[in-house]
Amino acid sequence: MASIPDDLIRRLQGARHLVIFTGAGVSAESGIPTFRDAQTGLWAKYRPEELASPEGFRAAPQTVWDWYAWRREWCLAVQPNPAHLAIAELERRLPRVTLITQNVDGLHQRAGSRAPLELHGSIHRLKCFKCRRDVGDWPADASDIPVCECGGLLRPAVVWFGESLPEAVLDAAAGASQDADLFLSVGTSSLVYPAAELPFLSKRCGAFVVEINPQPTPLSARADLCLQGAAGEVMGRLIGSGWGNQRIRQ
Ligand code: BV8
Ligand code: ZN
Repeated sequence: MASIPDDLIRRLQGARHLVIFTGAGVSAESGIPTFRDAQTGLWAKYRPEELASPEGFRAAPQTVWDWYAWRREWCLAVQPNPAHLAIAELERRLPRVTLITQNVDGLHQRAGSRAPLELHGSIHRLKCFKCRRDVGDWPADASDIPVCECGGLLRPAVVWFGESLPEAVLDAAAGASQDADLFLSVGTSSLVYPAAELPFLSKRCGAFVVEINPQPTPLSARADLCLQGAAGEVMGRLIGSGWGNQRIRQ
């Protein structure tokens, strides 16, 4: 089990602007499989990159719709885990924390994080495939694909491979990464761009970059500190050790 260096606790307690950047690994301990994990059961024969793309939706809209409906039910059926809860606790304790997530599952919000920057959108909202209008939350009983007023098919309001990230969200994430003095990258394979660029950008702008992941990633060699372990276990110890649970932020 990775030990938490005192230096990191000191940096955390004194952080002027902490950025926490999360990927699918932060939801793994809630029971949601990451993209890297083999697809389970019915979906084993599909590659996520095929389903999570406009081409995939054009070719087989009902299949893609069903895959997201299944994943969304899974997200609703699980609970936030200690990693999500520790991140929300850090937001309460420190003067300035920006949470940037690649996840679409909504678990950070359910754990109490106020305003995560959702780089890849949300599985809980829909938008029109044709006119791109955001049409709000996923309706409870939509087994068939709903149709927009413009006649276009609705689709999950997530960012698919080959699609641009929401500009304002990416700009805010880049701005926070450039301003951060401490950057935690938690549970991401650092493979998907442009999101994966953020820790490198933050490092170039002077932040101390920490990676929390059981496995090495392309970020590991550039990070100032790598804590090899599960997010729930490591983040839980980060907020426990040496803080005495006093609230830093009055
Ligand atoms: C863009 C939402 C361009 C959907 C996601 C060829 C063609 C087209 C594009 C490209 C191409 N080559 C490269 C690209 C760019 C492409 C890309 O980066 N591809 C990769 C695969 C090489 N990027 C894009 O397409 C992006 N858009 O580039 O647009 C453009 C430009 C201008 C104009 C028009 C277009 C859009 C990318 C967004 C895709 N959408 N999600 C959905 O969820 O269905 S990405 C999706 O996969 C997730 O959001 C996640 O971020 C990502 C990776 O999935 P995972 O690996 O599961 O998750 P993660 O990476 O977070 O890794 C899991 C990690 O957790 C592992 O490291 C594991 O060790 C760790 N872990 C496991 N257990 C634990 C743990 N860690 C801690 N604790 C644990 N317990
Ligand atoms: Zn429309």
